Amino acid sequence: MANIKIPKGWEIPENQVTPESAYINRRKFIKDLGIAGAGALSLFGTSACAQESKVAKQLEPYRMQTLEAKKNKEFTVKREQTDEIVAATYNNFYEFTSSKSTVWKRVERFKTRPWEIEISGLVEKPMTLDVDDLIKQMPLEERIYRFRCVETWAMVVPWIGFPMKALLEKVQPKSEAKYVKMVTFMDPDVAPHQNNFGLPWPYVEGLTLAEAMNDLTLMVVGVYGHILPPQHGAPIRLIAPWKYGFKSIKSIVSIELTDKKPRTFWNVILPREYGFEANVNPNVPHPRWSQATEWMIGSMERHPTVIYNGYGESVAHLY
Ligand SMILES: Nc1nc2c(c(=O)[nH]1)N[C@H]1C(S)=C(S)[C@@H](COP(=O)(O)O)O[C@H]1N2
Ligand SMILES: [Mo]
Repeated sequence: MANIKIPKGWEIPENQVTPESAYINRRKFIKDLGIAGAGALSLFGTSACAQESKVAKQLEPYRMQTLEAKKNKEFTVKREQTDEIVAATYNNFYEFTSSKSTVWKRVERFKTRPWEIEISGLVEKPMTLDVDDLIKQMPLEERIYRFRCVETWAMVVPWIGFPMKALLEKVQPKSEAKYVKMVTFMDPDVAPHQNNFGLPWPYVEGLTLAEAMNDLTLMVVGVYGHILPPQHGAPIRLIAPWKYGFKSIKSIVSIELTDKKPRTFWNVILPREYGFEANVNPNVPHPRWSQATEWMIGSMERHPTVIYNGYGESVAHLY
């Protein structure tokens, strides 16, 4: 809480660290260089290209493990889909690093299979499931969702998963259950930031039971047609698209139903900046920056932020 000393790097909203995102759209970057000499152009061009093929290589084993999922046409987005490589090279996964553009490298030793997920607390049928058994049991679907980080970057991604509701129905919440607490793996040997900074690891997030039961709330096991690569939170993560990205916890090992509001990771560190609810809202500025607009990773296009990230029809009644 107040006495935790937060190192400087953590306080910099990544949208102010523009050099990191510069290479993610080579064409735009080169265009922005404008009158720069041919030497500079080829230098930047080449390194971006080399980077792209390295990421493609890193993704290869995951791309080969395709997932069959019905495209759910109810969930499409008018805006252009984000390029897969761009999405896989601009990540927040603070267990590994606070530098978004290097997460894909830092997850090298992160083993995401075999993997168990425990569901416990105020449920009739607590259970522990192997993630691949769970995937076999669940009706997978693909949904294209808008995604909005609190730092103002945004993307459009085809996730594969199943409604969290389907999982909760399996374990049968008791009537006293009010919240769903989710916890990320803890292994400082492979995720070195978990050793550092005196932060409250492991990463914890939570939803009200009503939010968790909402049809939009997805347990995600794949992206772009295949299983999740580690940088996106393999093997299983949450996506709650009407909330800021930090709510969408990665690499979940446990789900606990409780009658108390869980103490969530960012809320413990910076309670005035990262509320429990964290619904996307253009009219409520972050204490350190405006939330009125967002920018798309890849194209860098800026758009006005939309209340509930455009999903008000499904979720506004919850608030
Ligand atoms: N365990 C864990 N989950 C996490 C994070 C994290 O650092 N650790 N970062 C969050 C934040 S701030 C965002 S914006 C999204 C980013 O997801 P992506 O890298 O797949 O785009 O993951 C969220 N889930
Ligand atoms: Mo975020």
